[in-house]
Amino acid sequence: MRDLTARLPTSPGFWRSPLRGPRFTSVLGLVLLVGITVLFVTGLLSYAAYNPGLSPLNDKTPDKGLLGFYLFAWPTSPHWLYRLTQGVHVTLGITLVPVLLAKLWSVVPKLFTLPPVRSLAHGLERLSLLLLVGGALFEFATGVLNVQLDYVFPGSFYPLHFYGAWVFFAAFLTHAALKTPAAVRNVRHMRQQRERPAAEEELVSPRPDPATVSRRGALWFVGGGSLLLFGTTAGQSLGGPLRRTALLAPHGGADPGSGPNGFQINKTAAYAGIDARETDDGVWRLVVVGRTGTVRLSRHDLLQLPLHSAALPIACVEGWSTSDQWWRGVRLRDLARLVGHDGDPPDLLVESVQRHGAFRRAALRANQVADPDSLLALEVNGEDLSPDHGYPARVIVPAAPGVLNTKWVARMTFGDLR
Ligand SMILES: Nc1nc2c(c(=O)[nH]1)N[C@H]1C(S)=C(S)[C@@H](COP(=O)(O)O)O[C@H]1N2
Ligand SMILES: [Mo]
Repeated sequence: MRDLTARLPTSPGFWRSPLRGPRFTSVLGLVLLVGITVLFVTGLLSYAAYNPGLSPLNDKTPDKGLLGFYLFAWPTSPHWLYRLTQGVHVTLGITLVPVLLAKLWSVVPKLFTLPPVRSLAHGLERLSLLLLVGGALFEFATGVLNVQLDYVFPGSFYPLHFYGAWVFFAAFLTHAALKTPAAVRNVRHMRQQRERPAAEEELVSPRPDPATVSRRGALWFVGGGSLLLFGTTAGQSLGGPLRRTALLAPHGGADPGSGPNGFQINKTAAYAGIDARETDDGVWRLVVVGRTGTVRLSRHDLLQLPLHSAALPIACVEGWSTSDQWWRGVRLRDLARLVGHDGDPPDLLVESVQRHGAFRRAALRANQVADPDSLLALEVNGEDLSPDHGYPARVIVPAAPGVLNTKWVARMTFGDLR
């Protein structure tokens, strides 16, 4: 009988790894405590950066209710702000995958302990663990899938990842509040052999197999895995020669080629269904609508207006970003003035020639329109925009997520959107 129960995962004796123990779990737990908090905060920032409060067009989770309590007007400086916050979000998320998996592995015996529920309090704790483990796997999986599969992932990514994050983080906070004191104690006393309450030793196998690697070695192994992922991801948001080290970065896709337009292309003109006949100089007109009416401008007309240059990156929600590119074009606030907005400019709705796709329209907030570096760009790095980067004209706004930098612009409507 004893032999039989030892063969079931509900028996502590079933779990033989000598690595499991409070210290191993505590080190990983403390790394996740810090890392996941940063993920949560940068994730919330990413959502705020989309301007969801401004227009339903920008909002992928219109039913968020109270969860939008913290939203604020995303600033336009420093101009690399979203590059930093979203680069950290995606790179850190990928880097933490081995830590998360090792942490879950280290506590797996606890999932099987009997009886499953000892008391009401114990029942609630187990329920929160279910949300914690399920939530962690769900958030990491949806995040990685979105980054890797890009638009293959259905449009439901945003609500799934956003609501999932709140459920998960609530469980995470509960868990952290309960466990952090013990985890800190375990790590502090790492080298001192102290008497420890039995409850904290319950992770230790009662009949361990002989060790093939030390706990420290196992931690190095996990850290090495994280380092490898970091090294093959970070390049996508660092740029320069490091871009080639970003083996894990998505989009083998469109080759941007070399030359002034030779930087990452998110979606090509062909993919977005842009008909070259519509963007031809003889046909294309920019329609600008505002307080005093409507103005139509050819690309030639736009080139006669005062032109300004700004060095700005493109930074995508997927974590990749470009280094600063030199954009040249007409200031958004000058276009507002053309249609009667003389003082502080209002909000702006930008629409593309593109007919289908979630990102063919975007709303910009008044503070973004007002920034002297916010442009309707006609050129990049001294050359006309290429068709894939948005010819004849595209929006570029400092510190904004790439999705707000609408390409192949057809229409701009100035006015209060709230
Ligand atoms: N019309 C239109 N504009 C668009 C998009 C789009 O799909 N359609 N994608 C946006 C996204 S998500 C990003 S990250 C940037 C990428 O710009 P790039 O392809 O020039 O690098 O364009 C933005 N502008
Ligand atoms: Mo993007």
